[in-house]
Amino acid sequence: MKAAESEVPDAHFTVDKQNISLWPRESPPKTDPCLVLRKPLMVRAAVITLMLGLAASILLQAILYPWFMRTISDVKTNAQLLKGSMDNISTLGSEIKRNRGGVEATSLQVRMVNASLAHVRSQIEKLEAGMRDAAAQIQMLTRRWEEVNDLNAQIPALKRDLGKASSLNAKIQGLQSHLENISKLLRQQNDILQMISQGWKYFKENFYYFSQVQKTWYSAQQFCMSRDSQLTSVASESEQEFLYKMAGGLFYWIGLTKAGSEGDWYWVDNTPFDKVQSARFWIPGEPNNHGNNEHCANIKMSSLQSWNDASCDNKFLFICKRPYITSEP
Ligand SMILES: [Ca+2]
Repeated sequence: MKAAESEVPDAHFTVDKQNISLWPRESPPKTDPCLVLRKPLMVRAAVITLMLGLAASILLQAILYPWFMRTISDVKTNAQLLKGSMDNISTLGSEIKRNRGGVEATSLQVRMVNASLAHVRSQIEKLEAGMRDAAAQIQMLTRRWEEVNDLNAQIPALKRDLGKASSLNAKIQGLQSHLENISKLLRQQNDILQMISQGWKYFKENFYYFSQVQKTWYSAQQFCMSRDSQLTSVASESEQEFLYKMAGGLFYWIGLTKAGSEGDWYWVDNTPFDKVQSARFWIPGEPNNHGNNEHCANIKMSSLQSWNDASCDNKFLFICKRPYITSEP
């Protein structure tokens, strides 16, 4: 077998640009008929196999080549797309870097705005508190205003009451004055009663003491002075009438005397002596200055014309006079 194979020349073929050449290197050796019959069959089978392989190869090339070419083209396209994406990513990175500063500035501004918002919020809260206070004040003022309105409504009634009160006040003042007068009168009556209990008579704001004993004119004057009084003066007709009626026809010294034997008549209590008005009180024909020794006057008769001049040394009853002075409360 090995000898047979070594005797068979190798078949050579080349594939060059799809041209296939097949040739033997040397002329085939001579063989026996059996071998010669079997060799073409084997060659043919080999050739057919090769042809088949060659055809399959061609067919595969024809099918795969476009597929490879499309795949390569797709890969190139994907590579370009990837590169573009990388470029875009790079651009985005730079933009991100560039924008980072802007973002930080924006963040700072946002913080500032937040701070401003907090300040504004606190201001708003203060304003709200102020508004609440103002509302409370307004409510209070409204209540006060209502109270003022109520008072205004009461003013007419108050004016009427005030008028009544004023009238009452006037009446009260009148009553007070009346009471004061009554009190004064009571005090006067008390004083008068006290003086009357001591033997004095009261007539028109004066007290009069009609003595029970007789004295000379001077002694009588001294007695009166010891009782805070003077021998009486006669300043009016009514007083003259009061005195002579009380005297009842008895002799009473009065306070009329002369300054010396030739002097004018005068009242010892310093009441001004009206010579003309007093002329009607003398007994007709008096004063006659009998014996040139009659320098003192006395009531002698129970009539308007009752005066007589007599000697001051005569002892007569006498009349003291004290003005009434209201005692202080
Ligand atoms: Ca006489």
